[in-house]
Amino acid sequence: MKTVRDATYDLLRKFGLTTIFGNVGSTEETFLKNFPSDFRYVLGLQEASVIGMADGYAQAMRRPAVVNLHTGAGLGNAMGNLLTAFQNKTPLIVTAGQQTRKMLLLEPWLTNVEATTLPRPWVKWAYEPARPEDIPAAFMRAIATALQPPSGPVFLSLPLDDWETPCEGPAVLRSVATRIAPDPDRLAEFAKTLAAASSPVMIYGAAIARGSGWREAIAFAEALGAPVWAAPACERAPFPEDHPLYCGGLPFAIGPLSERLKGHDVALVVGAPVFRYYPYVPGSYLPDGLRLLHISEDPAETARAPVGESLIGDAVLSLASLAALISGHEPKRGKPVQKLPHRMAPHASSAEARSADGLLSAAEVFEALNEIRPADTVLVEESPSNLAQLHKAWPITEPDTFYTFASGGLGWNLPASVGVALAEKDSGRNRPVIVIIGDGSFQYSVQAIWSAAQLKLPLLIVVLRNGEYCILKSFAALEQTPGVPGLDLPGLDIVSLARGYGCEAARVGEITAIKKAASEAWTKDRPTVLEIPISAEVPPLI
Ligand SMILES: Cc1ncc(C[n+]2csc(CCOP(=O)(O)OP(=O)(O)O)c2C)c(N)n1
Ligand SMILES: [Mg+2]
Repeated sequence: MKTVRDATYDLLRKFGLTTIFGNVGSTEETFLKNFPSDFRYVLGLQEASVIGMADGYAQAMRRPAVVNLHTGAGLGNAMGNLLTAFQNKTPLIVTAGQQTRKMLLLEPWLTNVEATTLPRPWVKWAYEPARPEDIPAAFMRAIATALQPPSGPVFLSLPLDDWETPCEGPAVLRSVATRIAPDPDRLAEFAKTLAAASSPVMIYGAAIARGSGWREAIAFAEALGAPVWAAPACERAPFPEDHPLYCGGLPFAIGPLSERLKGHDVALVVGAPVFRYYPYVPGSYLPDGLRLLHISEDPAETARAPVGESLIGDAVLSLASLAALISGHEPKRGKPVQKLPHRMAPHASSAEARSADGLLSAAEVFEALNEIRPADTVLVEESPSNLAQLHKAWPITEPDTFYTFASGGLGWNLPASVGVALAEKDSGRNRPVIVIIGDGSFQYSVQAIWSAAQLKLPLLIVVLRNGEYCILKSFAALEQTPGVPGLDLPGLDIVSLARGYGCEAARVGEITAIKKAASEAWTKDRPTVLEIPISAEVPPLI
């Protein structure tokens, strides 16, 4: 007699979802009992790390990942990175055990009291099956929901006493479409407007990278002869940064962003929000005379844009159709554009010179790392105060070699880099992976490095030790809020932490040693953490 558990594992197996990222408790052991030998369980020591690893893995494998958490307590720990997964649009099947149905009414220890409310609003769907027999079909609906555009995480709460229930037959396998074609009439209007523009400009977003659309993005920009910006705070690189049409990343503040678009008459935003801002710097959303066209697969994104004319549709399909619609069009010999060297923050200044305290600047570290890295190295980044320097020193020239979070919620990139490194291994691509992270950011999901050690991943983890939350000092200057406590990080020994979790680790403060240690890291069978003391100078935020 087949059980609900058998039918569920069969379903997951048929979808190739045989890796489960989890942290286990009493309410999950009934699901994990006699764990099938063709499945792999990736243990994360805290749930923020579990979700982050699954997210990185799902993105890099381009398929959903399955997560198993411990009821409400585990889900609670995971929430920050669940928020990020939702904004990243990563399809995750997040599950959590639930107390036994036999006692749910009286709320015993670890009951997930409002299980389907807790993960909201950061899941597309949350469900606790009404009957045990519904679990396999609920997984099928979860997979379909997670994959359909806009893709994202879903949640299933699974009572611990459901798994031995006889199933009503094998789960019904279904497939769903993952791309939505744009309305052809409106797209034709967009094409007409763009072709007639005297100075069009492209603003490309992460959906292009998620849809493997560099080729289409390049072809359309070239056909139009339009300069290309990356959308502000873009979590994936949508365009090769060494392309002659590439201008850099737009600033993530209203006034400065609008400034950058001056002189153009039509802007096309593809696969990004309009716009992702961070500090409030007032101004008009767009410069005078600029008409904004917006294409996104996400109706929430098009609905909340404060300006523009929108079209719901897949980024890459839309670009390919637009290119066909303007074929024969003479490309504009666009006026030269002022280039910004990076995708995220609009400054790239003070770390360039030798610092007053004699320590290396972040820019010097990035230049050294860029010099020794293979071209296809995958960069994962959570290094808030020196993003500008990083993107200047390290142009992304190959697809799928840059990941960061769409949310700004710290604690995502370290576990995500572990998931990305695991995907490099599983996919056989075996590209080197590096995560560059601030000494503050390193702490939020630090236990992910233990999973990387257990998985024997040759991940290079570079921790920039400036002893502070530097960007918050920049923010305090911008917002004129002197005297904020809690911005310094004395007494952290990152090398000891790393060794404690089973990683190779060293403190290196000099360029030659950094280059040597970094090159060696990718040849090892475990992660290497390099703690690099850097200057504590505070750059301006804008
Ligand atoms: C989960 C979460 N908690 C707190 C913050 C606020 N925050 C933003 S940047 C930052 C400091 C980051 O410090 P560090 O990683 O050392 O980078 P640095 O600014 O020094 O380059 C903090 C605490 C956040 N964004 N997310
Ligand atoms: Mg710091």
